[in-house]
Amino acid sequence: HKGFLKRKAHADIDGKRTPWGKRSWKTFYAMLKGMVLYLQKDDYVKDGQGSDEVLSVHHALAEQALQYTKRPHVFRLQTADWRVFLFEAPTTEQMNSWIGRINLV
Ligand code: I3P
Repeated sequence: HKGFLKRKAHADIDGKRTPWGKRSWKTFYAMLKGMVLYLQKDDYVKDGQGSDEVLSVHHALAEQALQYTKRPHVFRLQTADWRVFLFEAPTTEQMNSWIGRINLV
């Protein structure tokens, strides 16, 4: 399962609010393999720089972010260590597809 996603950090480990300056939206190319979500910065492809991120979705919960109304088709991911991210998918269909896949593992 793969595709472009925009991500915003909402809470860090143990649910602590992600501080100012670290809450902006960033675009990644995302790949879900087993219980691991690989996030590659989209500029990686262009300049060979940039850092990948890896998120375990084991015991994570994904759901549509109904309280977040600034953007459409955004889902909320809560990880087992109580981090919270918002992900904006390109379409509602893709959002639902990511939610389904993440909750399946
Ligand atoms: C954040 C950035 C986000 C914004 C967030 C800001 O600033 O402007 O786009 O979220 O607001 O804190 P920074 O880049 O300095 O982290 P929204 O796009 O959802 O408004 P927030 O603190 O209310 O989450």
